[in-house]
Amino acid sequence: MAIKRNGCEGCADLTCVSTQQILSHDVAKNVRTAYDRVKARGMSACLFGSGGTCCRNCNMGPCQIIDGVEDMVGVCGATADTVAARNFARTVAAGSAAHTDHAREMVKGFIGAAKGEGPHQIKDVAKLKKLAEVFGIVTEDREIKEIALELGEKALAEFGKQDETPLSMLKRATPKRQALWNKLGIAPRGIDREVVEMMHRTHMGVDQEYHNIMLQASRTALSDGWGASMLSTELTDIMFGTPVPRRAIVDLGVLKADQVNITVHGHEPLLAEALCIAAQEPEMLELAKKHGAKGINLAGVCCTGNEILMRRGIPVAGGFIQQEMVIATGAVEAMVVDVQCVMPSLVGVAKNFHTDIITTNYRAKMPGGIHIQFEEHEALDSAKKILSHAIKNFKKRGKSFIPQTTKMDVVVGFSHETINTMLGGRFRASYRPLNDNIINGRIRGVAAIVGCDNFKLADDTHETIVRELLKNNILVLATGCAATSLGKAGLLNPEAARFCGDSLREVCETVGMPPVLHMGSCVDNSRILIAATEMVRQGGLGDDISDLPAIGTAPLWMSEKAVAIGQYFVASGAQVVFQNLPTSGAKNFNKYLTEGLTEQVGAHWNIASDPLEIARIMIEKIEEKRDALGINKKKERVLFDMDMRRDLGVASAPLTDVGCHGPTVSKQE
Ligand code: SF4
Ligand code: MSK
Repeated sequence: MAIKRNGCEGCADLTCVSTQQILSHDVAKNVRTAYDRVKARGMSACLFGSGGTCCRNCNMGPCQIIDGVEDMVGVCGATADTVAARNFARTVAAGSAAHTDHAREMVKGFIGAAKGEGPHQIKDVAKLKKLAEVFGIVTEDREIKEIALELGEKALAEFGKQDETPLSMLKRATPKRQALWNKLGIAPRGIDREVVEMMHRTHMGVDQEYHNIMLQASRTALSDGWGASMLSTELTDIMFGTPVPRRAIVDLGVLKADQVNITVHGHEPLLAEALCIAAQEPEMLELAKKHGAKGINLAGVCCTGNEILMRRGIPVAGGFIQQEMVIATGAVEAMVVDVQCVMPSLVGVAKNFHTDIITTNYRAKMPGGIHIQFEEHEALDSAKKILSHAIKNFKKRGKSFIPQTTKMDVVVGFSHETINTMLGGRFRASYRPLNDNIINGRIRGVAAIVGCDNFKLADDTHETIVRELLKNNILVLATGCAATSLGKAGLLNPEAARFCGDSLREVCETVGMPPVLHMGSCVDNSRILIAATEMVRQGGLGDDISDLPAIGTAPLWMSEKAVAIGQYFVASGAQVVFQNLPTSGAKNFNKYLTEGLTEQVGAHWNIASDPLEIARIMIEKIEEKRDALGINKKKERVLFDMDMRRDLGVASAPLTDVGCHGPTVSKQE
C-alpha cells in the first residue's frame, strides 16, 4: 500500500517497501530526505519554467513569455517557440555533454589499459577487433595492445574532430538512416563540436527558427548516442568484459551488518572496477578484520551500480531516488561518488551517521565531503586509499537498520551480443529467432524502458507500465535506474515470465530468460541502438529502425541526459513516450516535437503522464508498425508433409520456433 511520509501531500505515492521501512524506522527519524523537501515545497512548479518559456539567455531578461500574447514576448522579441526550442536544445546539449565527458574519461582509461598502465586489461579481444574494423584499423598479425592503442587514439580524435566527415561509429547505422542523416545535414562531425555549436546557436541573437534549432539538437544528440555513449559502452566492454547473463541481488537488503559496507555511486566505472579488484586483496581484507568486520561488502547505487552489476554481479543497493535511504540505514561506512546524479543532500544525510561521503573526481566536489582524488595511472593505490578510509569507519558505526527482507534476485547482463546468443542458441547465434518470433506474433514488439526515477510520480510507475506491456506480449529492454526499479519489483528474473501473455511466456520459458532484459547503465542505451539495427539487418522487419515494432520510454526522467537519449532515439527513427517535456508553453514547437518531427526523421515524441496511458500508447504504436509491416495478417496454416520438410532441411522431430531448437514449420496467429 502506498504511504505518504508524515502525510506528505506534495509527494508522489511511495510504494517501495525498503524505503518505507527506513523512513518509518527510529534510526532515520532525524534524517531530512527528498520526501520532506517535496512536502515543504509542495512540488508546485513555475508555469513558465515547466512550459519552457522562461528565458535568461541574456541580461535584458529573465523574460517570461506567454505564447500568443503580443507584448509578452522577450525584450529582444523572442517568441515562445524560439525560447522553448532554445531551452530544449540546451537541455539536449547538457545531457550530451555529460555523456561525452564520461566517454572521454573511458577512452583515456582505455588508452592507459592499452599502454599497460594500471590494473585494467583488454578482456574482450573479439570485440576489440570488431570495433577496430569500424575505424579502419588493420588487425591481422598485430599485437592486441598495438591494435588497442590505435583504436583508443582514433576514438579520442573523434571528440575533437574538425572536418565535415561523419563520426566513424555512424557507419554502424542502417544505410537508409545514414543517408537520411546526410540528406538532412545532421550527421554529427565531432563529438565536442556539436555541443559547442548547439550552445552557440542558442546564444542570444543566433538561431531563432525552431525547425533549424532542432536540426542541430538532433545532430548533438546523435553525437551522444552513436558517438560518445556508444564509444564508452564498447571500450568499457573491451576493457572490463562484455556482460553475460548472471544472477545478482538488488535493494537495500544487500547491505551487510557484519561487514564494511562501501557503496559506489555515480557513473564512470574506472574507479568502481579498481575498488572491486582492491577489495579482494588480502591486505584490505586483513585491515577489515583488524577493525572488527568480517569482510568488505561493495554495493552500487545508480549507474555505477549498473556497470558493476552487469559485469561482476556486484549487488545494487538502490537507484537514484534511494541514494539517501542507502545512507539512512546507518550501515554504510562510505559512499564513494564520482560524477552525475549525486544528490547534494547526501552530506547532510550522512551527518546523522558515521558515513563519509568521499568525492573522487576533481570535476565533482561537495561541501562537507572528503576528497580523495582517483588517479587513473595509480588506480589500485587510489582504490586502496579509499577502502582503507572506509574500513577505519567501521568501528564508529552506531545504530543501524538494514531492511533484510528487501532484497530481490535478478538476472542481468544482457549486452546486445548476449541477446544474440541467448535467443539464437549456441548453434545459431543471430537475431533471427527474435525477428521470427516478432513476425509470427509471439512477441508483438520490443519496448525500451530507460532513464531515471524521480519524486514527481509514483515510484511504481515503471512496474505498472512494464506489467501492462508484458501482458500484451511485448519484450522489454531496460537500462539505468529504471532497470533497478524493475529489478526491485521482481521483474528481472526468469520467474517473471508468469506476468506475460501466453506467447511471450512460452518464449521466455523455453529460453529461460527474464521478460525484462537489463542492458546496463544510462550510457548503455547505445546497446539498444545496436540491437535495433541488428534486428533490421536480420531482415523481415523493414529496412530501418523507424520500421520496427519498437518504442522507448523514460517515464520518470529526471536528468538532462534522458532528454538527450530521447532525442537520439527519435533522430534514429524510434518513437519515445515521456511523462512531460518543458515545452508545453510553446504551441507550435510542442506540436513539432510531438507530430512534425515524423516527416523529417520518421519518429516523434509522445507525452503522457499516466503509466497505463503510457503503456497504451506504446502498445498502439507497436501494433501500428506491425500493421505497416504487414505482419498482423493472419497466415494460412500450412501442413507440411515429409517432402516439404526435406526441402526445408528440417528433421521430423517436433520443432519450435524458439531458441536453438530449429525453425518454425507452420505459423499461424
Ligand atoms: Fe529576454 Fe531575449 Fe534576453 Fe532571452 S535573450 S532573456 S528573451 S531579452
Ligand atoms: S543514474 S541519469 S538517475 S538513470 Fe544514470 Fe539513474 Fe538517470 Fe542518473
